[in-house]
Amino acid sequence: MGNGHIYVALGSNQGPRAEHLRSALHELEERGDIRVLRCSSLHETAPVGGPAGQRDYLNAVAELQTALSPRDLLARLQQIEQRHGRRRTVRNGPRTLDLDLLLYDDEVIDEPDLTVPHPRMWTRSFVMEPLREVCEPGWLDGLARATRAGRLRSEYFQLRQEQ
Ligand code: A4P
Ligand code: MG
Repeated sequence: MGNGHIYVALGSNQGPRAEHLRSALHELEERGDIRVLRCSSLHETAPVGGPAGQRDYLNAVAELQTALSPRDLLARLQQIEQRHGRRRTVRNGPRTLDLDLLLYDDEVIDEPDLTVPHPRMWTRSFVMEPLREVCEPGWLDGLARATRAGRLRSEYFQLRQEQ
């Protein structure tokens, strides 16, 4: 059913957190065009950024298989967030359900409303620890190197253009 090596981060720190994550996994599969191949364990993590006094998060990472394009997959993730009553008020504020597209095989997308690989994933243990449970380490490390090299190259060309 299309591409593998697609990884989505799940996070919740409001309401019944584990229930939000479990039902999101079912909702991903309900139209029959996405398969959840694997899901990490649930990690309880201290909130990073955002207002003080937030509850701890439950975070997980799922590996998906789908023929949906990255953009269509993002739209589906956002529909599911909305069903869980997600409200966007404060940046990094508490949320019932956050679904981020981390990786779509080795595709690099740099558009205003979609950046893949997710730009903040590499330094966040609440993403990397569950991701390492479901992802082949060699593949992930190769991608990390390529992403860093790609970023350095584009920064270099940008600098040259500005000179
Ligand atoms: N967007 C661009 N690229 C992507 C992508 N790859 N996946 C755009 C998902 N969305 C992407 O997202 C804001 C916009 O990002 C969207 O309109 C989409 O087009 P959002 O879900 O509305 O807002 P957000 O999640 O609050 O913003 P953001 O920037 O994704 O936040 P982060 O950086 O993901 O941080 N601490 C712990 N312990 N655990 C957490 O899960 N999460 C956050 C959110 C902060 N602290 C946390 C956790
Ligand atoms: Mg998000």
